[in-house]
Amino acid sequence: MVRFERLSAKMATARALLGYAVAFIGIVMVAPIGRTAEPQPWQIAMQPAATPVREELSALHDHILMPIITVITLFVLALLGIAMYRFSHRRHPVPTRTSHNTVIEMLWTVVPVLILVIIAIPSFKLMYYMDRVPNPEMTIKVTGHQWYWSYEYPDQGGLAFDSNIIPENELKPGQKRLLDVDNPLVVPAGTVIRVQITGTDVFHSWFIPSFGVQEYAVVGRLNESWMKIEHEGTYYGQCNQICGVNHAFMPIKVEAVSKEAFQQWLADAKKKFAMHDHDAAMRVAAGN
Ligand SMILES: [Cu+2]
Repeated sequence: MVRFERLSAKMATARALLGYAVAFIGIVMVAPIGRTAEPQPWQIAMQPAATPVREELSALHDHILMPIITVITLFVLALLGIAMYRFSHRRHPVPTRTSHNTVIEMLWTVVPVLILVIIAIPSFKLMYYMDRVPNPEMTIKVTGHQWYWSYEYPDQGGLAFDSNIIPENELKPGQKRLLDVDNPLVVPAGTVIRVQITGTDVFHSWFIPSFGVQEYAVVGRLNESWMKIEHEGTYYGQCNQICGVNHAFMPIKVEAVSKEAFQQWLADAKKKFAMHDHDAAMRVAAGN
């Protein structure tokens, strides 16, 4: 009877392990499929890179951080396994009185420090790369408000407009819940764009995962980031700093279009938002 119980416990463990293995393989296989610049149901891996910065970030994660994390995790797992096996109550009834080992203690201090130093070198290089805008061709100013974004194009005659979420009950077919907006930020693809970010009320954060751009929008401060969107397409992001009750309802939608299409959009947008500009000027005047 005891033997049977032990056997069925072993089988249950084996079945659980098999389940985990299948789930793991499933995750690894499914993860690269369906990569787009928006969140996907059951997404595990990160969104694919759309800018050089994001490519560098992914490379750091995939080729430096993940291998190191994997080796450390397997090493610690092996140590745990060995300790559990060798020093189990049955195999090792009388505990040893060993308490210190200078060599091991030096090693487990020095080796992690060395690993951190090795990680720091590419990490700092990348931070400087992200920080410096290489010869910007145009500038976009982003302002965070409770709870929407507004965009300005200082190089294009100060074109400015607000970008509000489309409420759930007004979504048209194909529009994304919590992600689509009335007026997306439209920019030319293949162009180095300086992004200046500020706020008018509380902290917000302009975050687009596939661009590797995440910058605080702070009142009275002008933060800077940059992006060069390699391909035309639609990209989504969200406010990434808890900013109040509607924090989840101020999404970011960026449309990267060809340079010609951008000029066309610009001409239309200047007409469309001319009225709005006038309203904004009136509001500022009234406020003063
Ligand atoms: Cu916010």
